Order: sequence, then C-alpha cells, then structure tokens
Amino acid sequence: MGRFSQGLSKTRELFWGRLAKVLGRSQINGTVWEGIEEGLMLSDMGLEVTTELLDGLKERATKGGLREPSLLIEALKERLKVIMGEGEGIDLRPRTKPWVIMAVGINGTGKTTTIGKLSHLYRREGYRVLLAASDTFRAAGTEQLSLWAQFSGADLVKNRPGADPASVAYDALEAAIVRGYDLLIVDTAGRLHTKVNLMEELKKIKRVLGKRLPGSPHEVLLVLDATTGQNAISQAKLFNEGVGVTGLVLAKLDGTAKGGIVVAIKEKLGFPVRFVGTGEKIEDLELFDPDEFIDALFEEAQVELGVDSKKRA
Ligand SMILES: Nc1nc2c(ncn2[C@@H]2O[C@H](COP(=O)(O)OP(=O)(O)O)[C@@H](O)[C@H]2O)c(=O)[nH]1
Ligand SMILES: [Mg+2]
Repeated sequence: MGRFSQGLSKTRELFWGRLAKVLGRSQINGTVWEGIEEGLMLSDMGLEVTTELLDGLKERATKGGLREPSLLIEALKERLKVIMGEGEGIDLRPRTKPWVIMAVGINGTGKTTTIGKLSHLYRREGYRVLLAASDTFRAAGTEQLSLWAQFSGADLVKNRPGADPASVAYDALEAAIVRGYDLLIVDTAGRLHTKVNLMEELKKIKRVLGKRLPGSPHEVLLVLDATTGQNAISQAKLFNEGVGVTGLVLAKLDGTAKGGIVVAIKEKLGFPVRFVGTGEKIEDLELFDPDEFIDALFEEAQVELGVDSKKRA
C-alpha cells in the first residue's frame, strides 16, 4: 500500500463507490456520466474541476473513440495528473540557518499538531529544532506545543498567556540565531471571530521575523482542515492576501471523504500542497506527491478492473 492509501480511504470509498457503480456497464451512456460526475462532486473537487474533467472525457469518448466505461478510468486518471502537475520537488532541507517556518490557519485546523509532526520529521533527520509558542491567546495552546516539543525532541520558547505573539517570535528567532538552531517553527493563533486583528497580528509576526533575519520566514505554511472541503478555498485566499502563503498542509485527510479538495485547491489557487496529515499521531504527516495521491485515489479501481500496469506487464 502506498503512503496515502490509509489517509484516503474515506475519500476513495465514496469517490470510487460512485464510479464503480456505473463502470460495469458495457456502454458509455448518461448514467455513466452521472456516476462519474457524482463521484467527482462528492469528493469535493468542485464544480469547475468536475466540469472540466467531464468535458474532457466526453470529448475523448466521442472524438477519440473511447467506447468502454472502464477505459474512462485511465483517461480520468491521466487528466487528474495533468491538473495536479509535477511534484513540486519539495526540498525540505533548511537552506539557511536558522530556516524559519511560520504556521498559520484558523483555529482547530491542525496547526499545532502539524508543527509537532514537522518537528519530529526534522529531528529524525538530525536537525536541531526550536519551536515558538506565538499562540499566546490560549494558555492551553502553549501547553500543547510544549508537549509536542517534548515528544519530538525540540526546544521551546514561550511566554505568559496574553503576551505579544510577535515578541515571542522575536525572542525565539534571537535564541535560534544565538544558539545555532537549524530550524525555527512558529505556531500562531487562529481565532477567526476577530479576523482583522488576527491578520494584523500575523503580519506583525512576519514583519518582526523579517527584520531580525532578512528573508525570513522562509516558508509560510497554511494549515487547512480537509474535512471543511470547499471552505478551505476561501480560507486560503484570506490568508494569502494577509500574509502570503508559500505552501499548504492539508490536515485530517484521514477523517474526510472530501479528499478531492486537494485537486480543487491546486486548480483554483495553484499553491503547492507540501504535506498532508493522515492521523493524530506524531508520524502521521506525509510529504505530498501528486502522482502518488492520484494513484491512491484509484487504487481499488486498478485492482477491480485489472488495469494495473504492473499486472498487465
Ligand atoms: N484525524 C486527524 N486529526 C488531526 C490531524 N491533525 C490534527 N488533528 C486533530 O485536530 C485537532 C485540532 O488540532 P490542533 O493542532 O490543536 O489545531 P490548531 O488549533 O490549528 O492548532 C486535534 O484534536 C488534533 O488531534 C490529522 O491529520 N488527522
Ligand atoms: Mg494550536
């Protein structure tokens, strides 16, 4: 099983469930198109992507002489891979010292958890990691990050609840520079009911970091909750306008049937998805690979139809 198999099981069940229903048919007809459309929409690929995919498939069916529903699967997979593009060739290695990552996103999307997982990932590679508890809004936020620091073997810079988030970030960066850490990861607050204030707070953190270490933060990671489906798109726009997002983490992919949102995000916003969260444990973070992702989405399709290229060979 591929890395995404487990995390995508709910999405695949729904998506592939709809497709499987119509693919046994001997002819491509209206029911087949409806089944494919339903599968795409239910996985939350969105209307635009769904329409584009369907139009492309219909053209291949009429002009390209595709006659069997089962062959549509391969065509669909091909088109999805084109939309998702090549892997971004993500280079995780810190390119300067310290490499500064700032995590943003609304409350509950999985920021703090993702930071714990990221920290674990880098620690496993031998990097020295410092975490900054700039979510000073809730005392519990700092405690939670402190636990992740312990679990992953990172150090933590924190302050009292209510302290200025930007000054925590500044202190942490100062410490990272002076004490020679490879990586600084900054956790932030995400309360949305004060949207404007939140954005101002995040901008200030970013400004303060950039002043102390020009070029930082090197990565502004937006953490989105995959279970919110299409809502993720408007959040991404909001945060990008506010602080300039460089990459996405899609958390909780394991808990949703809306995994198609990854495709919609890529199509609509063009941001690279860097990681996906596939569970609550420290190792449940996967580097995102578009090809592997699409393959995982169709895993059962290949088994059931026997169109796995390895099998054919
Ligand atoms: N199933 C699952 N749960 C997750 C994942 N990432 C985070 N969570 C859970 O989501 C909840 C909120 O996470 P948290 O990191 O506190 O979100 P924050 O408010 O953005 O910092 C917690 O209960 C996490 O365990 C994931 O990839 N899969
Ligand atoms: Mg948090």
